[in-house]
Amino acid sequence: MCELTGKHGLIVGVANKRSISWAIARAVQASGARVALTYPSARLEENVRELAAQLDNPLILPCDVGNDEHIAQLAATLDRELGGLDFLVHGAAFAPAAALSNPFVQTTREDFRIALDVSAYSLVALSRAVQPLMERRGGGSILTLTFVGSSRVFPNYNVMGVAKAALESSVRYLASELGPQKIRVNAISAGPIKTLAAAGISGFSSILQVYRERAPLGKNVELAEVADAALFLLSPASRAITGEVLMVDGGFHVVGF
Ligand code: NAD
Ligand code: 0WE
Repeated sequence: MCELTGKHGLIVGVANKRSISWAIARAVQASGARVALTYPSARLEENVRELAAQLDNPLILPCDVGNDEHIAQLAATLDRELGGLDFLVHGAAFAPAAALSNPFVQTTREDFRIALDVSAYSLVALSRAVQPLMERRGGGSILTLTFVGSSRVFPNYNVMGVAKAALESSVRYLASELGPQKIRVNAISAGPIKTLAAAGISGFSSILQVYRERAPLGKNVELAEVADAALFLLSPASRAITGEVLMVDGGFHVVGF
C-alpha cells in the first residue's frame, strides 16, 4: 500500500545522516520514489551531496527557505528536470540560538520574525511553488514536521513553540485550500530525537529520559519509526487524510498523570 514507484519527491531539511528528513529520503527511495534534496548553504552542500550518493539518481539543488528567489529557482528547475512533483517533505526549522536559551519574554522582534519565517512561512511559500507541479500530476502530498511544544510548554523551546503553532495552523489552511486540487497537507508531530537540531539544547537528555519513562510504549521514538509514518502520509495508503497532525511520539501525548 505504501508504494511510491514512479513518484517524484522533494525533500527539504537534510543536514546530516541523523536528520529526520534523511530517514524519510531513504524510506521513500526504498519504496520506489525518485528524490530531490536541497541544501540551504554552501557549508552544508558537501554533506548533502555525500549522503545523496547513497540514493538512485537524485537531484541536489540549493534552497534557503527564507529566500523567495531560491524557492522560485527550485520550482523552475524541478519543473524542467522532472515535469511534475508528487510529494514534498518540509523538514526545515530554525530559531536564533539566543531565543532558545533566554527567557521567552525576552524574545526579540527579529528573532521572532526569523523563527516564524524559516520554520512556518516557508511551508506556505514552498506549497505555493510546488502546487502547479503537483496539479500536473493530478495531485500530491505535502508533509511537514512539528513538535508538541506547539501547544504545551517545554522549557527553552520558546519561540519555536510559537512557530510550530503557526506551522500546524498553516497545515489546516493549506489542506482546506489545496484539497480540491487533490493536494493533501499533513504534519507528523515527532517525539524528541537526538538530531543536529537537538544538539546543544541544554536539558535535551532529560527530555529524552522523561519521554522514555512516561510514554506508553516505554521508549524514545526512532528515526525509522518517523520515516515509516511519513511513508504512509506520502503514499496513497493515506489518500483520505488531510489537515492532520499525526502524533508519532510513543503515545506520550495521551498521558495525563
Ligand atoms: P536537522 O537539524 O537535521 O534538520 C533541520 C533542518 O533545517 C536542517 O537540515 C537545516 O539545514 C534546515 N534549515 C534550517 N534553516 C534553513 C533554511 N533557512 N533553509 C533551508 N533549510 C534550513 O534536525 P531534525 O531534528 O531532523 O529536524 C527536522 C524537523 O523535525 C524540524 O522541523 C524539527 O522542528 C522537527 N522535529 C524535530 C524533533 C527532534 O526532536 N529532533 C522532534 C519533532 C519535530
Ligand atoms: O524543533 C526542534 C528544534 C529546532 C531548532 C533547533 C535549533 C538548535 C540550534 C531550531 N533552531 C535552532 N537554532 C539553533 O541555533 N525540536 C523539536 C527539537 C527540540 O529542540 C528543543 C526541544 C526539542 C524537542 C529545545 C528545547 C526544548 C525541547
